[in-house]
Amino acid sequence: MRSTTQRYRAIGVALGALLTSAAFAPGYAQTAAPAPAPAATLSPEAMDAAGKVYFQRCAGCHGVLRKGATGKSLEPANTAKLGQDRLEKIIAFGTDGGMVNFDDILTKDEIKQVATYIQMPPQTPPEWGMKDMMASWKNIVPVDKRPTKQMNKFNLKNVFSVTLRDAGEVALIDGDTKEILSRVKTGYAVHISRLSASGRYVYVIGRDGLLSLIDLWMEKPQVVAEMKSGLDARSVDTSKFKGFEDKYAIAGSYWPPQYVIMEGDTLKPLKVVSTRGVTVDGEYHPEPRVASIVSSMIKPEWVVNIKETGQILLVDYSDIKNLKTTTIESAKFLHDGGWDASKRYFLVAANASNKIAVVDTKEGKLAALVDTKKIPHPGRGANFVHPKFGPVWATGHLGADVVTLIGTDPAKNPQHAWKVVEELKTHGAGNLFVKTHPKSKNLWADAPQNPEKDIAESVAVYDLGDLTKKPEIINIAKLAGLPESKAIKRAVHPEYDESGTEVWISLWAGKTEPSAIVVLDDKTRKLKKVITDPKMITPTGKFNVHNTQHDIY
Ligand code: DHE
Repeated sequence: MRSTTQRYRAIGVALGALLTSAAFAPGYAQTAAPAPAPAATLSPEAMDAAGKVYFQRCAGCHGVLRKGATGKSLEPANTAKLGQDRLEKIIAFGTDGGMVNFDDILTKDEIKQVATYIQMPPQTPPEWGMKDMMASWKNIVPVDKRPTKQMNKFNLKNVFSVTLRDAGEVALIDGDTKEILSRVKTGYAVHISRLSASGRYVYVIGRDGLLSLIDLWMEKPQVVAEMKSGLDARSVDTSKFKGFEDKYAIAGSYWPPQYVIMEGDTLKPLKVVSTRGVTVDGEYHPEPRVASIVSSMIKPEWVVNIKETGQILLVDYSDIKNLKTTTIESAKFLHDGGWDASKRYFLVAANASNKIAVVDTKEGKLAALVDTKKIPHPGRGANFVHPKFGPVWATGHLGADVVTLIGTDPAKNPQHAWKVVEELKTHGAGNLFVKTHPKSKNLWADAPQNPEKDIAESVAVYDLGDLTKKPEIINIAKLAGLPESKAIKRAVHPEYDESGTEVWISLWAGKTEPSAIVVLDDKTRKLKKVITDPKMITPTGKFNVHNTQHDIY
């Protein structure tokens, strides 16, 4: 059998392109040339282009091997039945089942090519193992050359690491002055930022798997280490348990389906673990992708959620040479989630099953599977004390116009624990993120995936003291006063400042249009500041250092 390395050599130039390319996608088309189905063919150039679009826009929901996850299976047996015309219409206009429209993002030619591409046999991209990771690893500023104390005067706790999605950068913004402190080059279509236990290091993962480590103690915070942890990735976290602060980092990949454990302060890869295996239905799956990862503070453990298998892994990092993992059966297809207020229970969306899985990390067991409305999408969710039901955790939904509240206190409110206690009507489906703060009396919910411009540009704000009141709907785009345009400026990802008195919301416009971050006073819900900059390209996620470090939501 050929080794992975031999296989790389065989694909020669293609892999070279893959390794150096800002976007991984072109590598797909070049890595194999399967015999196309007679009805669907593309020239090598069109195949390359379609493969790139598929990777960038479709693989997240449908999978690299097109077996389906949040989105349907796009294997030829299914797509060929629909045919070219129908597929083009679905891609252009979306479906009632929750698929969004792409006619405002892709050209007609791109839509045509992708419709053909998905009728052809899927291609298997190469593996990415320890040797590749080591070769990609750059210890740019070694630990002994780094400062031993904070060298700048920034109030680091209130710095925000902001994803500039289409620029492949994060902007570090001073939460006090609202000034952009620096913009840092990171991976392609950068996804999330997470903080080390100490709050000193920011870990930023790009969709291309490039992991960047930013040292906030430098006079001008900069990337001090980099490592390509996979070819397609979404998640990263660090070791936060006492005695392990800043010691390890973990990054999860969509492709290859695996996670890697690294040194926390250098990103040197230490151990790669495959997540290929058997689903909760007992079937083998070749592409079980790593979705959310969260770090426990009560044990030396990460909660690693495997999308396609529906298995939740509790990975004990106290002895990584003899790695112990507890595998908890839940439901497919796991996506994002967050802690309850006590940080004992982790609640994660099994989004295509319309369920929230609750893991008791103290006992290492599934506490419950809670049925919800269609496609729960919590982000990290939101915790607050409900006047009637006690402590609850909230999630929004992509496929329903409600925010679901789930009771989270089995000790003092057992009758409500792990039950849907209330559903709050929102301004529309297409919600991605909800947020509150222990010091706030408000709950904020966005709806950026709603096809209606007015809804996607607005957020709903609930008064936690009186949830019988209708939410206030605030059109963030109008409030910001950016130039009018036909394109939607999606209001996305509410995030609090350190003190819990301000809410920051991104206005995510097209790559060539002005975007902004809109800061509101949480108490009065009035505009405080619109942060704009020509380089503020497609801001989406915002990660306040203090809140992210301590999982405050
Ligand atoms: Fe995300 C979190 C996957 C599209 C913004 N996103 C996550 C997590 C996963 C994930 C698995 C949890 C990480 C963790 O906690 O460890 N996201 C995916 C996808 O597969 C999907 C649907 C399609 C894709 O191809 O990537 C997708 N995500 C998006 C976007 O289009 C968003 C809105 C804009 C963007 O920047 O790309 C987006 N995702 C976010 C944000 C978080 C996130 C802001 C972190 C939320 C938080 O508060 O912690």
